Amino acid sequence: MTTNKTFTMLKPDSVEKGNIGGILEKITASGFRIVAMKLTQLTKSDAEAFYAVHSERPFFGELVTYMTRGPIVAAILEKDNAVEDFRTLIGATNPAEAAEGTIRNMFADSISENAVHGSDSDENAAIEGAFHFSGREMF
Ligand code: IDP
Ligand code: MG
Repeated sequence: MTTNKTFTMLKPDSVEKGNIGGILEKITASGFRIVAMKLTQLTKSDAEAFYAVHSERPFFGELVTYMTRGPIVAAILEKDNAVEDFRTLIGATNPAEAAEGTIRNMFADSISENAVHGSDSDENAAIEGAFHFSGREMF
């Protein structure tokens, strides 16, 4: 089943560097509607659960430390073909390989501190959105 929603986080480096406004401008100018949004902080167990698929990877500890070190902006976004189009908008995981004009090309420093998260499937978009938001926080 294809849905029209995806889930994003503006990661701690984006908040620290004052890039919330710049990134949200790119997102809304690209045709995404904000369905839900909040400033929040992941606990260690939140981050371990969110990134459980990467638990055996060598960078897992570094990833959990990074993602929990400060607040993030969590949001649900709506657009036709949201998951795929948002992955295109954010660019490759490694900003050095991210296409010109993508969010990671413009705002990310490294493969570990790469500015934004974007869901990789409709199924994960639904799971990740529900992890952060109740029904009454979605508009
Ligand atoms: P994605 O965010 O583009 O979907 P994933 O492979 O799912 O990339 O990795 C999740 C996150 O883990 C990345 O966004 C990045 O923060 C971190 N990460 C991925 N690969 C590496 C790596 O090789 N070294 C350090 N951190 C990494
Ligand atoms: Mg991923």
